[in-house]
Amino acid sequence: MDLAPDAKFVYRVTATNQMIKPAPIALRFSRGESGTFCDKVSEVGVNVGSDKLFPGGEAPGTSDRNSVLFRSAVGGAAGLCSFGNQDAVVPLAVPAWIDARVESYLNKQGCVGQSAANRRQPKSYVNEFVTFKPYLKKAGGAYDWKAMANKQCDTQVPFICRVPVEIVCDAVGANQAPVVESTDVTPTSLPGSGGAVKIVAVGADDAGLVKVSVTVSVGGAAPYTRDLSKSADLGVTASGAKRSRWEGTVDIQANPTRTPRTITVNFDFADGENAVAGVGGAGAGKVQQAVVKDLVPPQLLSFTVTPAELPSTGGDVTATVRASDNFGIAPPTLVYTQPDGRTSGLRMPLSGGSAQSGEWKSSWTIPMNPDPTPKMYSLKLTLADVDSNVVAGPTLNIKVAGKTAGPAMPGALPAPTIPRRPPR
Ligand SMILES: [Ca+2]
Ligand SMILES: [Ca+2]
Repeated sequence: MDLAPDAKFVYRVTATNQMIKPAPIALRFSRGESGTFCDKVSEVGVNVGSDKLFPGGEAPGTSDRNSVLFRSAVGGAAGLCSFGNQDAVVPLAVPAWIDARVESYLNKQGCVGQSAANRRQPKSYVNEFVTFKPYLKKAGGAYDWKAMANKQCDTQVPFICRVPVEIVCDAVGANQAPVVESTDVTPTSLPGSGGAVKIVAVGADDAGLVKVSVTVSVGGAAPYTRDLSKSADLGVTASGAKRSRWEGTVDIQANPTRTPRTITVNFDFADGENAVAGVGGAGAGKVQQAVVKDLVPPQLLSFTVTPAELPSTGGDVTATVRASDNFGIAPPTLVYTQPDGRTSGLRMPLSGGSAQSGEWKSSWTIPMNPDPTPKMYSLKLTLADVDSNVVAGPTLNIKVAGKTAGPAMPGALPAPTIPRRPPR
């Protein structure tokens, strides 16, 4: 009875992780071996056990689940001596329990469970043995274990043979860079108040993508990076690369500026083997964000004019406004009404602080009052912010005293005395 000199079961796992089961190996029962039961051999069999040390400890036959019947009623009912002058070659297939173990092992630790980087070279290893005992069975029920002359068969415990189970992992070849299929950012426009932006990316890689991340730039702020989550495996491409879809959401805050801004989303597809495919520049995701409508009117802190009263000679006056606003104030306007009813507008320049919190000042000269009655000038203030929220300010008056008759000027010479005419 022969076994090939270095018989082994070889499971092969292809680069795309297809498992190819080993072919049966040949057990050859030679003609001479039927001599023991010449004319009476009814079966040639093997008992395959999951107990590696003592397979087939029980009698072979249909009642033993580990007994594998290779050939029944060899040669027919008569003239069975020497197998009818033929060697009996029977196939020894890998038993189902080994199949299940190898598959489970492969998925957890073997080729399939290995990182792609570990599979850039072919690899083989032995992880199980199939043990068995061959036998012949005599017509009428008696059987005889048969020893095999093979280095894989035990000489200390006769009849037990061990055939190694080898796993060969094909090399998956040089690393290929990830391939970007699509990137999508929605919506492409946001209100000034901000909102959620959904990001979807689809790509492929020979060993599968391990990470897809985005770098988000909002206005002039420092960019930040977020990892997307894999949402689906999408099978393989024609060239065998594994496709996958990745998704995530970023929350865009309210636009704090007074100008619309663009949010830019760049993508990085990584394969875990230091190859990264990036999407940026013209291909980057873009979201336009509008400005926030300003609903808060400016706040007037003070409005003064000094001096508020002038002598009849007139003089310089200064109007001062202090105010604040959440976004900024347009230069305050004054409506200046002169005593004769003529009006003119005046836009006050910023003299200190900022448009958000500042001081605006204007100065001008009021002419002398040639009349004996006082003259009144008025200033009406209007404040508006950059979004045209308007606040009407108070009206302030400037009084110019009337010109007094006679020697009103201090230090002036006394008026000349007019001599009385003597009464008639
Ligand atoms: Ca790759
Ligand atoms: Ca405002």
